[in-house]
Amino acid sequence: MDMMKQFSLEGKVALVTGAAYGIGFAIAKGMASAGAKIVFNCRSQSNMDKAMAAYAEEGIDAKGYIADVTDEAQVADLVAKIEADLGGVDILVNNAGIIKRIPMLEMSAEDFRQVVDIDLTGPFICAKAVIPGMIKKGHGKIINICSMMSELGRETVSAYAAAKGGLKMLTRNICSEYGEANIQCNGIGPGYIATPQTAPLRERQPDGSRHPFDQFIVSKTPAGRWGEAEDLMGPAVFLASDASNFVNGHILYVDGGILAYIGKQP
Ligand code: NAP
Ligand code: GCO
Repeated sequence: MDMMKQFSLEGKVALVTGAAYGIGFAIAKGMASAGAKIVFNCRSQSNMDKAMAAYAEEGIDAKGYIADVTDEAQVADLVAKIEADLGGVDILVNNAGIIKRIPMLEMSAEDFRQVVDIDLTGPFICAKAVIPGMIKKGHGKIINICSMMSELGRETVSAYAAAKGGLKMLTRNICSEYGEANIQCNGIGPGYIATPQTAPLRERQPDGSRHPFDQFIVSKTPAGRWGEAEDLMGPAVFLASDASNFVNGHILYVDGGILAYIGKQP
């Protein structure tokens, strides 16, 4: 048996949401190098132009569409176009997401709803749109990008933690409901990854020193560093490939060991 063949994504179409940059872009790069055809969406033409240039620079022939993951009609249209252009989606990565760091008592219900809408309802809408095509094909892989906040809380991220905790359970429910149709739905829980989303937590202080949160994360991480978006490529390829065909409803934490660690001794 050629073991490496099990990890190949040759002939597969992978839709990675919000993959103009950041974690989604890195996952798309990993899947492309494993042989998948990459399709992504983003919300604005200016991001699309920059993303297409970035994919071209990597030598990846990606197909980009403008669509907001919270808009059911736009997502249905996106999936119909992928079916017409490329024969449907084999792999969905629910990556698009936002965070709002606001103490709970200062957070409006509207802000809370917006985070839940993008980070939880968006993955529901996208999964719902691709599952019928996956059932017809007889296989499918759905990877939901969860978080440390699927397990842990912290000050200022109530909406994000509620959404990412919910996304963990949506993952298990999709597995429960569609496992029989040979659909595997798993999550990746990235640790603290250096992307635009976490840039405010890594900003240099006026005196040139590192942000206290940056130092806090490095001390909380047995690996002793922030993750890079590229750290997620291998885990994502594994969960998208035949190598994980009996892995279902699992959240794979890719966190440099944060969840295993009680923290530095005083
Ligand atoms: P990022 O750099 O902020 O990128 C997020 C992407 O999602 C952007 O391309 C953004 O596009 C897109 N997006 C947001 N709302 C969207 C919508 N309604 N429809 C379509 N696209 C939308 O974030 P990231 O750090 O790469 O994070 C990617 C995912 O990983 C998120 O779900 C995040 O919560 C999760 N995550 C991140 C970390 C981390 O430490 N960075 C850790 C754990 C989990 P726009 O430019 O249009 O906003
Ligand atoms: C925060 C961070 C986190 C990370 C990530 C951790 O403010 O605590 O943004 O939530 O982005 O999701 O896994």
